[in-house]
Amino acid sequence: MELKKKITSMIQNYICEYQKNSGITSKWGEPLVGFADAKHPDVFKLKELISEQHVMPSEVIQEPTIIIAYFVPFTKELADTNKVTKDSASPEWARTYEETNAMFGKLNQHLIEELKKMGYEAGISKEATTFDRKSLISHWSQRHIARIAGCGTFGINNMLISKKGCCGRYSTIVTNLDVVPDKPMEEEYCLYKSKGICGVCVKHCPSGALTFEGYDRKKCFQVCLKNAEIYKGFGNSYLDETGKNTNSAGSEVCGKCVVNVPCSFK
Ligand code: B12
Ligand code: SF4
Ligand code: SF4
Repeated sequence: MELKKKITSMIQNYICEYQKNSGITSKWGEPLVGFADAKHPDVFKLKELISEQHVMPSEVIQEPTIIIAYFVPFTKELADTNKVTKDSASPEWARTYEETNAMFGKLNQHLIEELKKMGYEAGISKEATTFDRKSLISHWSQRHIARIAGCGTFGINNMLISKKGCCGRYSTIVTNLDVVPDKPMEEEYCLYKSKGICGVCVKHCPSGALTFEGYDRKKCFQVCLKNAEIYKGFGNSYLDETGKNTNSAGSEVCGKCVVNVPCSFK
């Protein structure tokens, strides 16, 4: 089997089996997988675009070639739970946020081991699972890498919209695979960006963080912190800089701009 297809199936099968585990309440849709060129010019622009400390793939493994990026879509049923709770996120939404992050850790470890058995090197950036609590920036941007891997384009809701929508989460693995990389998409998936219509995400935002002029991450974070006060029981899957401790007490979620919008699932 062609290597890209084999890796895509490995990710799909893992997620399919994982959701059968007892204790896991979340369900996920079929993941979308892209293969970014680790030497794409846009990768080198990340230091300028995001932060001086943004990690380069060569700091994760030696001689990287391909970064695998994958998007795990949530289900419509889950999105509906978050649509009906007006001010706060739904408990199901908070729980799936934590369960998805926890799954990423295990799935990535599994992939790294399988790729090593096949004679390849693979690793994840430690920065991917943490972020600076003051600047609200991570030094490993999952969605920028996923954009370079051709997974999708940015919407005005500030999410990376894939052909399976934006309601879900991304993860990435740096490798030295010898496959042809995918290219960033040229077509815009956001209806406002492509046709000047829609804007439903802006209307849904409870805090004014999302406007047609831009996104205010500090305002958004206040909403996420309020939800974290409610949802302390589902664990916290984001780590601090040491990689050992979670860096907040509760699930920092909201997601009203990704549910019940035209780009949620397509
Ligand atoms: C810090 C963080 C937050 C902070 C700050 C948010 C922010 N947007 O910066 C807080 C806690 C507020 C937050 C909130 C949320 N988050 Co958050 N968050 C992160 C984290 C850890 C880092 C993001 C980061 O570094 N931002 C800094 C800026 C500079 O970089 P950027 O956001 O990647 O990209 C910016 C620019 O590139 C630019 N841009 C816009 N259009 C275009 C077009 C082009 C062509 C280019 C080049 C750039 C560009 O806009 C972007 C925002 O400023 C990532 C995981 C990760 N490690 O990447 C998740 C992540 C971005 N979050 C995610 C989600 C889902 C959420 C929430 C919905 C919460 C929830 N789960 O309920 C909200 C949504 C807020 C929103 N509308 O953006 C997902 C997004 C999935 C997707 N479909 O895109 C991510 C990728 C986590 C994951 N593993 O999937 N988050
Ligand atoms: S809801 Fe509409 S305007 Fe907002 S990101 Fe999605 S397509 Fe774009
Ligand atoms: S996550 Fe909530 S507060 Fe933040 S931009 Fe989306 S709708 Fe607004």
